[in-house]
Amino acid sequence: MKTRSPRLVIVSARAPFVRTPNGIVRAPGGLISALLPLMRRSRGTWIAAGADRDACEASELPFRVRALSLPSETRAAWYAGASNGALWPLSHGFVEVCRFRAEQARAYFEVCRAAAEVAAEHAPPGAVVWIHDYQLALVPALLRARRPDLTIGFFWHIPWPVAENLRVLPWASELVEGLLGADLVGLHVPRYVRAFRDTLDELGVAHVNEEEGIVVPRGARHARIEAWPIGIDVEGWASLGRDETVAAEAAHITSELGGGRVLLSVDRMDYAKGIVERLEAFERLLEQSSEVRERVTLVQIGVPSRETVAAYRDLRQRIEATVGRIQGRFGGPRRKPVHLFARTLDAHELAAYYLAADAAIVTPKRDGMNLVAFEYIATRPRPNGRLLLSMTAGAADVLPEAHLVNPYDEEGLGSAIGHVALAPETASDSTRMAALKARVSRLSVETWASGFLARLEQVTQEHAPAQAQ
Ligand code: ADQ
Repeated sequence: MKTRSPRLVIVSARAPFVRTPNGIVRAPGGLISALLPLMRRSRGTWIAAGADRDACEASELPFRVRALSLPSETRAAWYAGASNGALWPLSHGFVEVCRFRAEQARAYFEVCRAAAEVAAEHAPPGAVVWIHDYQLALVPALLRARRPDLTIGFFWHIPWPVAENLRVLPWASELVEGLLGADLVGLHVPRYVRAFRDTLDELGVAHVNEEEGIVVPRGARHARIEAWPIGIDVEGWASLGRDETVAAEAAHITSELGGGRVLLSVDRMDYAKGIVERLEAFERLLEQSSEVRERVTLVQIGVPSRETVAAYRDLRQRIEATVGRIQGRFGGPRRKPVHLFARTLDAHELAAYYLAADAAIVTPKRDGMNLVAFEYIATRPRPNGRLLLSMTAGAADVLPEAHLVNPYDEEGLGSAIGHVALAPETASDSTRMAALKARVSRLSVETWASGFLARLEQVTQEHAPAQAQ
């Protein structure tokens, strides 16, 4: 890594830092959590397409951050419109939520073009450019056209849409052709690589299936599509878990919550995370079980997200209304069955909740991976606690020892929450958690990033003779 880092350029939608009343802080979200440790150690450039220029220009940042100059209407049409109003729901299987508007598609193309131009301008000769996520899918091909000397990687952080769904996107071919400008396209799990292959079949794009992925000939070079499961800063979370002040805060949380069993969910407030469905399942459990009413508390930490998109504003209201209804029905002066924190917590606070929780309830309807599941496991110093995880999250493919649940199965979800909340912990729980801890340790973000970048270099070199012809 050390030798390659200065030549690294990262391109993403959001900036790694945001300005708040308390100063400049780490931005929330999985992508930032994943890349910050890597960029801190490197001295590369981060190009943040939709960034707050103020935060980018701050002198105390540990590396160079560049923003694009975008008119606010273009930014909104690209980010809230084409990205979060169309590509996000499409990729998560919420086709009915999608809105395809021509002016939003135009803005998406324009922003990708602008990002490619800035990357072309800032990348040193022969540099490695790593582009992130569905908001910038056209950048690889646009950048390649401007700078054929660059090595280009792309990582798609959300599920790859099933072909049937993708074909309703009016610019599906452009999206896929844009991605195929990269030398290596990473997806989280083999399931998504298979879905990508189905897309290529559907669009009639020729490809070769290989053991690790797919190879698509693109003129004198090849684009590869492979599974690269992301991880977390394992040691960072583990050391928080060993921190005495964090442990003291966790004990304080447990006692403030009444000393019973604590269930924890941590999500961006997003309809794909299944928050309302989880709260409703917990409400049914409260109806059915006096033990749950007396002994179990659900803590839902839900950072507000994408509130310029109507579906997200509605969701926040539904979450707050559901929590209010549950309190009204089951709460009392000394007992609150659900606690909702609608704000960003710092890593210490979050770690204290991870320690205090007897079980993490991670039940998205669909999720590219889900880093919260990993963070819960990594933070706990001992192999105790339980993880309830949706089988529809990418994380389920890499954490098979979790208690897996179908988030669409109402009764199944309720009884799984009841089980992880109340069943006495046994040796089998500890065996499961020990296995999960070993898996999460192997999936560190450093391994992910360095592995992806090393593979990117390798596949580019493999095809170098073809490029020279
Ligand atoms: P996200 O959809 O943002 O990421 P996730 O992977 O769960 O989802 O990451 C959320 C991150 O935000 C975690 O690091 C968590 O600690 C943090 N977070 C959430 N709520 C918080 C709060 N209230 N306060 C502080 N921090 C909070 C996208 C994809 C995922 C994929 C990641 C990485 O949707 O499927 O796992 O990218 O590829």
